[in-house]
Amino acid sequence: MEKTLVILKPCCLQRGLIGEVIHRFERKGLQLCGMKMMQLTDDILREHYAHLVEKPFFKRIKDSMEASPVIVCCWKGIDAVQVVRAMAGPTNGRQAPPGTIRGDYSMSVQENIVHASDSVETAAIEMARFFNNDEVFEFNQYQLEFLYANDEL
Ligand code: IDP
Ligand code: MG
Repeated sequence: MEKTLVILKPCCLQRGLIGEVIHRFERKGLQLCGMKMMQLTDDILREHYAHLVEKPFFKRIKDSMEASPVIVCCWKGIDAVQVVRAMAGPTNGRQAPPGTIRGDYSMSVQENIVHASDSVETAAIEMARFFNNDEVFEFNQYQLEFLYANDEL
């Protein structure tokens, strides 16, 4: 099964949406395998958003992501990376369709509630960036056979 990284951004914490967002992933059937609160720093953000460091708005991204602690979490499931990306919705909250997290809770490109890994390769890199091995847990998910068909597992 895949694991993917989600970051509940400072705007999610400040707006009191932690429970709402976590609830969605839980109800979907994804398994929470790791979770912690942390304060992001200049170094980790330059690495995490390396593809945007040269953009004129990078300082705004950094200020926004450092504005308060974030919650990083790991969700596990079959095709978890693509499932979580679809649940997050497109980057711009004003264009994200209703029913997606960004579509339901965000009016902004920047203040868009969550980060979600965008590929299986990126997810592995991002998991290693934010979690130590002993912070990610392997444990039975007892409703597994009701979440998936035999031939999917
Ligand atoms: P994603 O979060 O949907 O994967 P990316 O293009 O990887 O989108 O951008 C990372 C984050 O950088 C976005 O979630 C958003 O917070 C911010 N960002 C991206 N593009 C812009 C922009 O054009 N203006 C301001 N912030 C942006
Ligand atoms: Mg991205």
